Amino acid sequence: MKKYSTLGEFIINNQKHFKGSSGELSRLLNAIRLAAKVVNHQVNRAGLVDILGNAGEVNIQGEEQQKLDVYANEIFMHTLINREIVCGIASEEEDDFVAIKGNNGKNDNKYILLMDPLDGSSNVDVNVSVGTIFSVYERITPEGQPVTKDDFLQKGNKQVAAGYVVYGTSTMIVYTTGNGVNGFTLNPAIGTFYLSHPNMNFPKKGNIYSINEANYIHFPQGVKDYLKYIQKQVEKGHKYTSRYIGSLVSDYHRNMIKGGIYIYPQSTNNPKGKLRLLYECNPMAFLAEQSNGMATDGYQRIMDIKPTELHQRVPFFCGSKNMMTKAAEFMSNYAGDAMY
Ligand code: P6P
Repeated sequence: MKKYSTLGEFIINNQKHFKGSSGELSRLLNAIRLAAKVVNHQVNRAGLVDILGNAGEVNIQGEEQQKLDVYANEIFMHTLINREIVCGIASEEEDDFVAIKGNNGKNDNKYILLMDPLDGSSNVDVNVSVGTIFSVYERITPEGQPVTKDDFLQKGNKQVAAGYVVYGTSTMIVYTTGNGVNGFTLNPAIGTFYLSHPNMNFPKKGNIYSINEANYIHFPQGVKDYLKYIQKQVEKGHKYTSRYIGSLVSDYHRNMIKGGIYIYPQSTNNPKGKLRLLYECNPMAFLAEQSNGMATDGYQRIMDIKPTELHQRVPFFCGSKNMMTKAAEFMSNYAGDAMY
């Protein structure tokens, strides 16, 4: 793979993977690249331009919206809509999906996008990394007609592309179109993303576990047993580390590079888990499986779950195969709990 490719060159070079591609997906990925740079600029200035704190509104999740949530959502929406690249968008920050009409009143684009425009935004005012997560499908309803909910409620195994932007110590775009996972780092001096992490893969053996252990008493027994197993392994001299940032993209990114598992299980206080299937779990699951990792709800592949509503939540286990396999062993002892 050419060293020092820019993201733009990489997108064009990889277009050949899509037989008869009309370049629409390339234009979509380029639009995401542009929006990511605009949001990055604002995220990096968050402490300076008084856009911290809550926007005062509450989104459909019942969570207070941070102003940057609203800003990031608007940037990605406008960038995509103004370029007539997709026929529909669903967002964590929008109660319902948005059908997009082209200038001719119709919309012949074939892709839809689902996103969490700024995941982990409650970390913004404590200067902790946050991220944008996106997922792309081909529409299943006839081109030219307005999209319907069916276009958005597709299983994750139908994704065409998925990725995230991590606004961290450096800003990166990590994405897949089904041919492996590649990471690009922004050179802020010239506003260009460079291929810095080609062919990203989870290490075979992981030993980092990411879970909010404050919820231990609320966890399913299988998760409690897995955590007890780790403690026993440490007693025997095996090395494990607990790392939990409270920002999915950041925890996932570190675990993919160093090896590890992220768990947000169902619990007595979150009976369906906390993370959203369509625009958090499915895209991260696509990335995980494309980088020799795994992603389940504790029992089944995330990408095999048939969605029933836009903002539905599912339990989320994601990471290195060795750790995921062990966690699944403990979860299977209580398969009856599977009906969350
Ligand atoms: P908790 C952020 O709100 C988020 O959706 C993920 O990015 C993060 O991993 C998780 O929730 C943190 O949730 O309940 O541990 O604060």
